[in-house]
Amino acid sequence: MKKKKAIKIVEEKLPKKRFEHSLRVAETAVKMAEIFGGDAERVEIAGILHDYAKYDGLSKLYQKVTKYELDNALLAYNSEILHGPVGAAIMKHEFGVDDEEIYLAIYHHTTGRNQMTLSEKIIFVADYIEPGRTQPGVEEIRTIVFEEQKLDKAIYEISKRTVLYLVEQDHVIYPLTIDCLNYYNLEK
Ligand code: DGI
Ligand code: FE
Ligand code: FE
Ligand code: FE
Repeated sequence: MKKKKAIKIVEEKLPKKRFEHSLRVAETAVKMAEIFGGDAERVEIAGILHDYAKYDGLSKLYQKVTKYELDNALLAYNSEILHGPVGAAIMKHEFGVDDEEIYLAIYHHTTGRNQMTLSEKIIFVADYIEPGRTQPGVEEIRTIVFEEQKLDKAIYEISKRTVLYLVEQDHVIYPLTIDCLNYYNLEK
């Protein structure tokens, strides 16, 4: 898919704020690709598309999990966990985005996972640090990315903060979220 088409479908689908977040994730991802040697064109498209399914209702998300034969375990989770995998599948099956890197980057953008590809890493991190994000500690992560230029360290720090937050809120933690935390723990 070309950039122009990606922007068009996301602009038509998402509320303005979420559309603008998507564009900022794409811009941040391009900057990161320049630093870390990633594929700028691919991560730009993945960034624009990553939250496409964010506001789909749960029953629609469940239908797509079944229709596109995604992991049935997803059916026990909410839209926070589902919008990545379902968004990836929609791009592949409904828009003909035939690119494994983009698929994986959209699929895992919320949870991360162990052994991410470079594009997955970039989208996972860019989603957390795009300039519109204001969560406590985000500036520390930006420093790790743009000054220290340590991508895996940034992933671990994001994972750790996310898991601490989820536990604090009594939210269920998806297994890949824990895999990500453990895999990118630099002490191991
Ligand atoms: O879609 P965005 O808001 O841009 O960001 P996101 O897709 O990275 O995360 C969406 C939400 O999902 C965020 O509030 C954190 C939450 N989340 C991440 N990992 C898990 C999770 N929620 C649950 N319940 N379990 C997880 O493992
Ligand atoms: Fe998301
Ligand atoms: Fe994220
Ligand atoms: Fe996002």
